[in-house]
Amino acid sequence: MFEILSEKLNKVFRALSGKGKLSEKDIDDALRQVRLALLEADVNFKVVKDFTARVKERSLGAEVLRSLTPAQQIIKIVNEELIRTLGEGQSRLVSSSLPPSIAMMVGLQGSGKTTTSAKLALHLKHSGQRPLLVAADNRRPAAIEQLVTMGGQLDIPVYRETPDSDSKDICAHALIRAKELAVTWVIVDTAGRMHIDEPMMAELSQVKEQLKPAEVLLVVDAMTGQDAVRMAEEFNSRLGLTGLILTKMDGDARGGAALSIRWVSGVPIKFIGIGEKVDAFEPFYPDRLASRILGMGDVLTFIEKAEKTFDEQQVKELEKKVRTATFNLEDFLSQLREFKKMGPVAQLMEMLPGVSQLSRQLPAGMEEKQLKKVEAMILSMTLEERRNPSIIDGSRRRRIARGSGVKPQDINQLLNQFRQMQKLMKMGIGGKLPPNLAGMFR
Ligand SMILES: Nc1nc2c(ncn2[C@@H]2O[C@H](COP(=O)(O)OP(=O)(O)OP(=O)(O)O)[C@@H](O)[C@H]2O)c(=O)[nH]1
Ligand SMILES: [Mg+2]
Repeated sequence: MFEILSEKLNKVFRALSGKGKLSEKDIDDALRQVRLALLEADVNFKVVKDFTARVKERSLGAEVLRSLTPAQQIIKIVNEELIRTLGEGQSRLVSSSLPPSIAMMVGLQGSGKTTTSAKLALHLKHSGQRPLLVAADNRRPAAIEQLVTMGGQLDIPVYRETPDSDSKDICAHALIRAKELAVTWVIVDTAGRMHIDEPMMAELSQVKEQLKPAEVLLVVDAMTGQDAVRMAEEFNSRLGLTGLILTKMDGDARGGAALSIRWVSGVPIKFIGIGEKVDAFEPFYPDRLASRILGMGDVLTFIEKAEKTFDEQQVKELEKKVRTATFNLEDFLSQLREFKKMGPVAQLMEMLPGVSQLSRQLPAGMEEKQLKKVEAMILSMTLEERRNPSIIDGSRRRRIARGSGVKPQDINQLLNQFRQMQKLMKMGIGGKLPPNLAGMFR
């Protein structure tokens, strides 16, 4: 998601940066291209209109035209306005003053409610809460079993009844169970329909009335584009939502839903789902998504993820190396193994500044199966070669290739990829950007 948009915006900014001094016409042209790129990414036209109007007004202001680095100033403005469109800061879950807090999950069929209920429960458990899952989707027996299975795998209690029970009774009994178990959060998975209809809304309103939930969370499939946005408006006006969870953000949708939904519906995005597994779930940070879209990589998410795997000292070193783009092949090798513990490599690459563009240019990329090969190649190098790959000449290359069972061209490719990665990292975080702007992405 966001790749095409990200590429297009980067192209606009590169052209601007090459210009030095900017005229009003340069800014107009650039903003027209930004507008087109957003529309092509399926962003709601009203959001695009508001967004470009705000960027334009600020760009034509004295702060930009008089500055020594007008292009960078515009990128900064675009970044800030993107963040505003996405909802400013992080929107956290709100708990009720008396436990347990209740989160009611609503949404259309197949949007990911059941999966997301389990993901949310796991997230809460990891942050020290005691959750209870409630299978209030009594329309399909399979739905109850799905939740029970997931709860079992995560060691999280699930309250269920027989499929013929009434949702009102299920909720009432679930609250009694919640008290018995002394849980702090109750997550209620409700039934979805193919389309919004009167009986569904009536049932959901009734459940809401009965449970008085602290959170009413709409689960929407980001792959459905502007339909997701309309859905959010409709659910919000009928039910009153406290938050949105966008699922399937790992898909190949153009990103229009994610970029429009907050601005149009006024409801904050609280979490995103980024895969089918239960831990493919993250709090939503507008600033991180914005810098990801602008191709600056998501250093913060990367570092947070790293923190779960590395110890603090290692993290500090990695962070410094990623920031200053000084890590060499030796560091690369030692990170490679740690990388594997952190999750799917492609997903991690996506988060590193510069690397996301690189990995798109190189379809073979640094995917899992290639890692072994890369590891073998680096292992066949001497310490000196790893620290200073520029000394690797023809004869060294042949020796390394023989030692790792690959062709000399493979060594060349690795070295080229690595050089390019370092270059892009420099461009992305330090290098070309003036210090004030570089600081923004730290
Ligand atoms: N790739 C990806 N798949 C997801 C994500 N969230 C959910 N899914 C998948 O979407 C499908 C539907 O998920 P469910 O949780 O069963 O959806 P639901 O809203 O409960 O569906 P109903 O109970 O039929 O209304 C499943 O195959 C999930 O694995 C996500 O973030 N990424
Ligand atoms: Mg379900």
